Amino acid sequence: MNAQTTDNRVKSSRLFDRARSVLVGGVNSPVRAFGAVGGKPVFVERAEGPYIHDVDGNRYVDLVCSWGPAIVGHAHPAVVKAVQNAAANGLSFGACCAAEAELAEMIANAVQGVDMVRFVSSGTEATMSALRLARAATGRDKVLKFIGCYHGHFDALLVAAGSGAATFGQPDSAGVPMAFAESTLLAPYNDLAAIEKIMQSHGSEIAAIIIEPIAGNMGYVPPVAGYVEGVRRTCDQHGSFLIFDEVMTGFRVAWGGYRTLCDVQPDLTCWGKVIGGGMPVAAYGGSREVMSNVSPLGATYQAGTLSGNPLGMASGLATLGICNNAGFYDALGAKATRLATGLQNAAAAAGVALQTGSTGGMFGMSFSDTPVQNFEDAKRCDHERFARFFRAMLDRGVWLPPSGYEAMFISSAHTDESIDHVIDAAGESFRSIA
Ligand code: KE4
Repeated sequence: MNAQTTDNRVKSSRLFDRARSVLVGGVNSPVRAFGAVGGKPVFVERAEGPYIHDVDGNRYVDLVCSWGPAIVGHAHPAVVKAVQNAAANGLSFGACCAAEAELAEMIANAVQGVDMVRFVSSGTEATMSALRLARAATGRDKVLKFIGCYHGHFDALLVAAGSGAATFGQPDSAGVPMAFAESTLLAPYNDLAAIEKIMQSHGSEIAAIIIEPIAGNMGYVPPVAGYVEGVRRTCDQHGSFLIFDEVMTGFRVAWGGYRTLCDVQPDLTCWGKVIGGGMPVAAYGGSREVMSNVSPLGATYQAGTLSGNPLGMASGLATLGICNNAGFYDALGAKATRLATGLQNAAAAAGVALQTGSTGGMFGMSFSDTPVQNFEDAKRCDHERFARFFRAMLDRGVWLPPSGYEAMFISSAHTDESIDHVIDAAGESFRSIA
């Protein structure tokens, strides 16, 4: 294999030039613009199994999986068939359909401590609604998030760390009122002393702490031993809700998500991505008591035209139906481990310092000679080298997330051959950027 395997991207370039004239930045989500890695984004024609095919006829092994949803591979026949069958009956009714309860039961039965869920159409909606519910249930206004964790693009959580040791946030986007930022406290991830200190001062005002139990928006950053348990303890000490944002980890790292891998019971959980299998489906859920605060049972309003959409329900049911089989996650985890180990060995052979790790079908790599445990560590990684690695891998037929601050994903459709292709391409790419 050599570089320039897929250097022909003329059609992509033309499509991007057209898109830029009518779509902001030519994209519908900023990370897709390749701003962090340079070059023009590649336009996808189709995808199947572990592969993405671009409009210029190039094929790539996909390690983004649509940012998680494609856990059984792209265009899985059973998933496509389920969506086609649902579509033949109508795309959306704005009324109840049986599949909503079927998928809700599947999630509630899989996740310990969850009696009821509410479907929404994006992870942002799920986390936004969960925070509103926590505020309603506790009667408190403030929330706490971790620096480097991302929970969607709504005002309350588009908040960056303040200057210095300030624990109150500052808007992380234009248009976020200071008032919102002032209701959001921030703490470094994986630092129990820091959060206990903040909670000692503000715990009685905090409605909820929201956490990615394995962080996937500052690279792949797992919690250090005892950390999530410690966050639960401090929530209990101060009467705050603990919200697991499992939009990324839910049914990705295990059947049922991170909750299955730990003994920590959150008060609310948010899901997205995998539970829709690629269709716009997300949800939040918890105990019957807590969820009964949501309209129409309770006073916490939340609604959505396409919530519980029949095509999304069909896609989610078909996808989770494939995941809910003995050995599925063991096999998926083995693929991710083999890939992460292969990347680690290829980097070592090229004399490149790399951190890698995986949990279930989620994994990551960071150009750093020390472990990445929080956002400060993530910022210290060599992101310029990641950009060069990204382009070298793209030219060798491997589709990585176009940012060093993202996690990576594998599917049950990734074969040994496709994994070997990635490892071989990585060996050449590491040598080309060493
Ligand atoms: P959406 O609103 O994009 O469906 O979900 C927001 C969200 C919430 N929570 C977590 C832990 C998430 O990772 C996300 C979204 N993830 C990003 C990728 N890191 C989606 C990709 C994008 O923004 O284009």
